Amino acid sequence: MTLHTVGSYLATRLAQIGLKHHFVVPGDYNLVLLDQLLAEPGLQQVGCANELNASFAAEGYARANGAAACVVTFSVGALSALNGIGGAYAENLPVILVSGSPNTNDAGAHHLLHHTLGTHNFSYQCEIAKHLTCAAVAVTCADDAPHLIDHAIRTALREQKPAYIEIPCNLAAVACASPGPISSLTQPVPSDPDTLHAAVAAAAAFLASSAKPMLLAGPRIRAAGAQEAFRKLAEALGSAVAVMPSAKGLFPEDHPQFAGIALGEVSTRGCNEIIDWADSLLCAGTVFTDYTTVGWTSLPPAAKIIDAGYDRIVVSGHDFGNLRLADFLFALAGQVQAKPATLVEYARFRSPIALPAAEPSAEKLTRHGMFLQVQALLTPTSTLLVDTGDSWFNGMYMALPHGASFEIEMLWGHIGWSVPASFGYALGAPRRQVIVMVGDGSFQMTAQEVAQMILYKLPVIIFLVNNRGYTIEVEIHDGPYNNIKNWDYAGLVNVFNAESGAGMGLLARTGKELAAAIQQAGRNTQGPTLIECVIDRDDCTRQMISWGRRVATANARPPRVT
Ligand code: TPU
Ligand code: MG
Repeated sequence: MTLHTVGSYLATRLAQIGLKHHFVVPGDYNLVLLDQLLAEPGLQQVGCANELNASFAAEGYARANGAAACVVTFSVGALSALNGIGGAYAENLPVILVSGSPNTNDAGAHHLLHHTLGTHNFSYQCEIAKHLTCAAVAVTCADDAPHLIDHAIRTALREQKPAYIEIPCNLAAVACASPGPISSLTQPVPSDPDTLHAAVAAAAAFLASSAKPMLLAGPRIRAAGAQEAFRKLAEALGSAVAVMPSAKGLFPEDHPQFAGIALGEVSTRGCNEIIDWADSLLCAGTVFTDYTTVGWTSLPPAAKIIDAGYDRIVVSGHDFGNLRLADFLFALAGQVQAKPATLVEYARFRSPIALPAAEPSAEKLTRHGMFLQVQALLTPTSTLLVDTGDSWFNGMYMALPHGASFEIEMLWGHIGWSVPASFGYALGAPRRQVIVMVGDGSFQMTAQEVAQMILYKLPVIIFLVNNRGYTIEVEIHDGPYNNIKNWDYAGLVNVFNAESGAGMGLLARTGKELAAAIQQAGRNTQGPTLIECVIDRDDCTRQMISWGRRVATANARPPRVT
């Protein structure tokens, strides 16, 4: 019989749910726990430069691998990591945050402890975590650990949200019961059959009564494991299919029914018009926010939509809960008749934008020139991660080859997310070509994680857009606070290389220099390549200008007087 400790129990469960790595920053409250995790042969321990980055590395790993774990020390570590955990909540990613915590004897002894507020309250961290996770547990005796750990991980997987587990430093190596079959954590909750039947009937009737229906995919179809079901429904209905920016790539862009990226007035060509023209819209896994509705200018009217959410369908005045989105979409695909009107109409005014071949010039680099060269680099194995700023817009209008993926953190929107997230993603998906577009301001938040890419020899390609400031904010609301200190970004990579390391930092001021840098990046397989692309401060997409203006208008609404 295998003897388990609290720490080895956790390690076994993390390996059983398919993790091969976990992201850590050590501290005296978690060191014994880290020893226990190190002993699990299926789990590699990956250090990060700080806990914010560790949480985003885990977030990126979960995007590639389905789930992730991040292990930190009490308060000084965990409170930083909770930012990335909030991001994982918003973005529907099951990231397990594990924090070491004070010795169980100290609370009763009324001791004051380091890494705390200097009061006798040690429960505040778990209280905070409750608001940012779907399950937050604090282990207080080893006997309870298996049950609490299982509850947290099971809930995270079911709800596709982060969870929090707190383990006191003197319990990590204490013996506890051994784990049972992993299916008790991974078995999905089935849809309620009667509710599923009723929801499908209501949605089928709604679509039958509409002449020109259309489909819109949102990011939660991935969390719901409903991409294939969504495609089945699309093909049964034969309508046009649009995707939100955060669902880009979840429906193939080379599919004959693909009708573009939906982002209100800055949608791809013809997409907004066809959504307006449609008389009904099945929204699958969508999330409508001020950003995705372009300052509330493109929120579809409730009467026109079927709102097919992660576990709940709202249609024709009914709210059907306790359902799985994939079950609903699969079943609905069998109940609909072909209604291709929106696709036929879209084909009339779609003008396929034949992208000109990127012709690198010796002139000053422009945003458009950079866009074309990054576009030309994308292959079926590429994953493009785009950070907040004009990188969002540069990325969302690129054409994804079949198989290429796109990652964006458009709901949480933490600048600098892409650097640690791409580190985690690259570890989780070693066979994919990981490409990042990140602004100078964003990069300054989390730059240290490039050093970990060097350590782990990950050939991530980073396009760092140096436009000397927070251009997205310039477009929303300008002020002196949008200027930032310039760095020698390309030079920074050598600082991180130190005495060893194959990171490469390159400067591109012209189209030709960018083309040469991309060639070099392709040859650098033993570490990251950061290409600093120097463009003018105001050289941004027209879409970001329009979007920024709308969002600023929404932000500026005066308080309603009642
Ligand atoms: O392309 P560009 O110049 O807009 O990108 P860059 O240089 O990365 O600037 C991003 C500017 C920005 C800020 C300062 N975008 N959003 N913010 C607000 C913000 C502040 N702090 C965090 C953690 N996240 C944010 N989104
Ligand atoms: Mg910038």
